[in-house]
Amino acid sequence: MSTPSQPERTLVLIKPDGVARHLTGEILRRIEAKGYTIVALEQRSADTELLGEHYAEHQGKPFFDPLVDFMMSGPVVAAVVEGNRVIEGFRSLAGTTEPTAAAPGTIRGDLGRDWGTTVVQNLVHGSDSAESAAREIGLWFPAL
Ligand code: RTP
Ligand code: MG
Repeated sequence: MSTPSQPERTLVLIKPDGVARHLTGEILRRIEAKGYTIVALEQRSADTELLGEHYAEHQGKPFFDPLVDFMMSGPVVAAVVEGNRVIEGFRSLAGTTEPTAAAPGTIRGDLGRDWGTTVVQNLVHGSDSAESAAREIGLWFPAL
């Protein structure tokens, strides 16, 4: 199937579980092996203000507070990744939200599992739409 060129950028986060398990290189390797370009990369600690904005759609849900605590449990690696249809493409690379159900071959399916924690620990985040990507890149990389 031929699709028109659709260059895009997405925000990828390697969550604290991925950094703590020393999977940063493996995850970035998969992104680059797929042919996407990393245009910005930074390891940093997130605070409640940034995470409240990043996860604004989930405010009020039962997993919101545990999610924010989890995301502050250690450093995260934030990246802006570029390529044709990369928003959908990275979500495919990542696999479905729950690592137990994620397909083998995906980041979550190959490298993640259920650890019995209150919130699902699933290694990575990827923007879910062009609007989310623009908003999230603005939050994490305001200078871009
Ligand atoms: P993400 O936003 O992090 O890329 O993940 P996603 O789209 O696959 O999942 P989403 O529904 O946006 O949820 C955001 C993150 O919240 C945690 N979560 N835990 N019931 C639970 O324990 C639960 N539900 C969601 C996960 O870390 C999920 O990735
Ligand atoms: Mg999401």
